[in-house]
Amino acid sequence: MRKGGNQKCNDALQISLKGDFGERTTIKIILRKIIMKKRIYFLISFFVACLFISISSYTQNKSVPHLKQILNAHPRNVIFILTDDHRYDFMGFTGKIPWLHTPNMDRLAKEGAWFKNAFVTTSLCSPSRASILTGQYSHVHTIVDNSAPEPGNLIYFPQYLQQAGYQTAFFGKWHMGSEDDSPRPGFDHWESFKGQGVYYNPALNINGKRISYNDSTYITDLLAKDAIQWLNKRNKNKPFFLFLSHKAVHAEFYPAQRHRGMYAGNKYPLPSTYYQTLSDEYKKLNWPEWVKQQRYSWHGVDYMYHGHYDINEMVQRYCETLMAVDESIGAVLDYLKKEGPDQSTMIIYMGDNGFSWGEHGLIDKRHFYEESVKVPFLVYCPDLFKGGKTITKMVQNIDVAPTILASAGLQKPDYMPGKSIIQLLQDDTIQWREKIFYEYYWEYDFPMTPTVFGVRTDKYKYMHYQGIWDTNELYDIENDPDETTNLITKLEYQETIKQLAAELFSWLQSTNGMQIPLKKTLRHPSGDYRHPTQY
Ligand SMILES: [Ca+2]
Repeated sequence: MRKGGNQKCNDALQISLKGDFGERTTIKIILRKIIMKKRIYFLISFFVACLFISISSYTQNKSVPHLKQILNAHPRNVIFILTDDHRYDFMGFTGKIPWLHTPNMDRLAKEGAWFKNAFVTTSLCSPSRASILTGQYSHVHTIVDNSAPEPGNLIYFPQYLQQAGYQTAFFGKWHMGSEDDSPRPGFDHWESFKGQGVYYNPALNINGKRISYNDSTYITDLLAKDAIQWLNKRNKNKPFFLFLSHKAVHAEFYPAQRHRGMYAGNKYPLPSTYYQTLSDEYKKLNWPEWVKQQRYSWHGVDYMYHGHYDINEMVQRYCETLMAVDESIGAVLDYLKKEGPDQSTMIIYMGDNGFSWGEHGLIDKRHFYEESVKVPFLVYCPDLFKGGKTITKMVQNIDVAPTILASAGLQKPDYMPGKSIIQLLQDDTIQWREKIFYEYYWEYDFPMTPTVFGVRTDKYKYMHYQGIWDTNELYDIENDPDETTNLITKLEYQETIKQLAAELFSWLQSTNGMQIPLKKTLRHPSGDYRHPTQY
């Protein structure tokens, strides 16, 4: 009969009390028995653990359905480079910031395609990343904000790639399930960190083992170096998918030492909507009151990050932090040209959300104004299309998964609402979507931005707020691209507004999006100086 823990301790105690020679033989026999028992227990535990792991991995693989193959498709390698909070127009070739130089982004645009109208469906780190990885809207994958946990039933598209024989790797910021950096399904190789991570001397979880770096190791450089090392060591007989997910250029902005101060003294050309909430002019333009209120807050120009910072210096540092990201693109391109399959590999460069630098007196993202929701989106694949293209059709983060699956010769699963952009790269006159939808859910820590739902066409943008006594917004973005005059009360637009609102709610209804997620928040809000100790 198996002895309990206390009985085993008593055995050991009796052994230690016995002293003469004759009893030593007995002691040896008892010790052997105990050791044998321990070995048996160890072996049993080991086999149980192995069985459990096999069953889990069987269940996990089994839960990923097989995707249909695209006829005559040639599976190609894909490198997806994601940055954090990099807005769509802060790239050298756009000319937006005259003193900003991004030679490698420029190279991608010149040899590839620039999607001028690329959007996220929710302008926030975790929800957007989840939409990229699952191909689903935020209210469907349920990671609606930065503190929502991974529900455990999501399929990340690299799981389909693995099933199709790809080798896959993830490097960098994951940011879903904030304090968990352990390897996630879908990746043969994993290097990540908890939450937002840090710029200098990070600790990485590399395939389950935590490694700390020092000597001013810079995160962007480290991730790029490790990604290229993985490319070098990969099995060259199998196709690959590499996800390089930068921490940069998220606040607080810490550039690499070699880039510190390189843009010092440069002036940021302030946007045309910078000043209106300093006076009552915003009322004449019919802007919402929350926009005025946010001006002096964590996410407003007059009290950004609860300090009184010079916007010129902040933008300089943001741009300096972007330089190492640009160099990482250059390193990947150089590697492919020198060592790898260059012409057939697809590279996608994208931001997880946009960023306001003073438009409407705001900083940060979350809201549905253009600079918050538009992201940089560059695609390179010489085999597939001739470079130097600018594509104006609207693409979204939910198109990434279908595109990369199609690049692997796989048809997207039916539950993904996005579309592969491959055809668009070859012919940008094809029929394409005519509107995009948007959702953002109010956050306890940053209560200045309300819940917003919206719809955008090439002509109009409609923003519908929820849970706040304030005005909705309509802009004629074709004629008023800076979103200066809110047309929501103009009589001549009422039919258009009603139609856009109907389309918005049809989308929410048809995608099970009519529930607003509520969170248990028993703590003080971190970004609300007005109510810092309030529950
Ligand atoms: Ca972000």
